[in-house]
Amino acid sequence: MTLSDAVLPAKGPASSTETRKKTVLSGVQPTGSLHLGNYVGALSVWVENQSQYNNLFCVANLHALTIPEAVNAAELRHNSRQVAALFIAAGIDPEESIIFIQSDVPAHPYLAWILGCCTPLGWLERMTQYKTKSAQAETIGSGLLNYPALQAADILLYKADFVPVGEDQTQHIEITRDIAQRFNHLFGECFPLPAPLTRASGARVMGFDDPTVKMSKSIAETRPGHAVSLLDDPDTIRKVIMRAVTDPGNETRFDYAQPGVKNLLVLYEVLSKEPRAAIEEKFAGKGYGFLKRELADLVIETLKPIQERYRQITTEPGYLDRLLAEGAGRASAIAERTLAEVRQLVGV
Ligand code: ATP
Ligand code: LTN
Repeated sequence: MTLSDAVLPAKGPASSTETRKKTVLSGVQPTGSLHLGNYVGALSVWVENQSQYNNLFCVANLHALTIPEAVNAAELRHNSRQVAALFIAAGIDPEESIIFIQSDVPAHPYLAWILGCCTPLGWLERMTQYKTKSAQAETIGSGLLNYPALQAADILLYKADFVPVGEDQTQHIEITRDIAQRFNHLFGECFPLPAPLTRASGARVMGFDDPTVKMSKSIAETRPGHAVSLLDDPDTIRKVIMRAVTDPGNETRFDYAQPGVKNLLVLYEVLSKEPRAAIEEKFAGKGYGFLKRELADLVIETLKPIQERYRQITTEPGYLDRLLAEGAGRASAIAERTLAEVRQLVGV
């Protein structure tokens, strides 16, 4: 699939020559098993556009500390490695792209502090993610509020032009632009303004058990029918998809289908790369059981090579450690340059 399948909103200012490859950065929190929504909304977009950009992909483990009650050190360590391995298994080429763990590059929390100082409290308090997550917790740490400053640091340290994410993250890219603009205004031109890179269709995959909520890692932990994990076995995948919530009926046109069916159709569209007209023709008048069976087959077929690569990566002794050390070194070299520039500008 090409870039034409993704929405490219306004570009940041051109920072050098026309021939320079633009920079992409994205990240995932290691808060649990990655699911089909993460793959469709984020990872697959990274992979499809990989050769056009200079890419950095980070495992945002410091972000995972913003809900400290949910953290178990051994689990966090395990999940961080699992997420990095899944990046590669999904098709990120570690030679071509830089894969690293956020905490291995100390410039991230350093810049986050400086950016946090430039971020008005009102901007942080307005964030949807903050409002939802703080409403669910009895006590909240200031890190949860300051989350966007750390995410802005992730992006701005590499002067990223594009941030490929699912739809739920667009507000975070907007605040990153605002923070960058405010820093530039206060201290001098330093950061280009990044833009989200979002799939035209499939940027918000809904839960199989409830098509009114976004498929999410945290919900999946307590509701087995909610998501398909990228490492689920074929039987589990089939079971979850066959039980997906759909209202009675047999409408399988994208524009008329009810949310549960639309979700299945969109998943089929992204994974098969077939045009909508062909998909509508294939499923017309066949009933939802047929759609679910075909989608389950397609998901199993899509995940099979990813799971095989994942097994290879995680069983080859030392491979992942070497790669993450190398990624941290390559990312640090860029991040340190930007941080030096920032320190000069702010006078520290
Ligand atoms: P959590 O429940 O811990 O918040 P999550 O499932 O929402 O996790 P994230 O780690 O927040 O996943 O997201 C990683 C990437 O996957 C982000 O780019 C995010 O926008 C994208 N993403 C997450 N869920 C979906 C979804 N349901 N559909 C499309 N993209 C998604
Ligand atoms: N906040 C994101 C994860 C994340 C991220 C990033 C995404 C951390 N740093 C930098 C894009 C760019 C999330 O919860 N999905």
